[in-house]
Amino acid sequence: MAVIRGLVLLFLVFSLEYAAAKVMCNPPWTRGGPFPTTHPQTRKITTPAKTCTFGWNRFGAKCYRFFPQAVNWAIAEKTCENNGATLASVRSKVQNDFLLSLLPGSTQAWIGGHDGEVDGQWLWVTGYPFGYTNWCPKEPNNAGRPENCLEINWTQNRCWNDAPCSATIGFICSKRRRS
Ligand SMILES: [Ca+2]
Ligand SMILES: [Ca+2]
Repeated sequence: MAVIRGLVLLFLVFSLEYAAAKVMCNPPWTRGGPFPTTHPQTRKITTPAKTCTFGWNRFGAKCYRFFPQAVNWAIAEKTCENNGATLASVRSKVQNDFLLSLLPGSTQAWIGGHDGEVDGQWLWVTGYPFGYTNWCPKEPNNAGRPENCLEINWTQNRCWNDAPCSATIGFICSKRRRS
């Protein structure tokens, strides 16, 4: 009896495997079904209604937050990373204006620009080179010593300045919106 039960079980397993193999060898579009625009296994699932966590401000696909504690640029970036973020990058005037709106009054803040690798070649922490810029007149100028980090809201013009990375000011982090 046990032998027969074993044989039946074996037959069932083989039948199921054969059926599975048949489906894999003959996807729907080869049997007259619609041809998928993306492979079923790589199709992305879009999740609407992404929001920012409390204390973060939405702009485009990201969330931004001003941290008022005065720290040097490296600690600012590290603090952002500890919050699942990076120092903010800027790609347009609208975005620059948005970042300025997060700052109280004339407070300066670090964002994610630096020319620490090659002087004069400004990069974002994401690795992208600068496109849009809002430098103050005669900046960046390495004034009297290396100035390799980017601060915003400099002077009454609220423009950009290269400052020594060891200076201690607040900073703005950005991170992707969560689902
Ligand atoms: Ca520099
Ligand atoms: Ca400067």
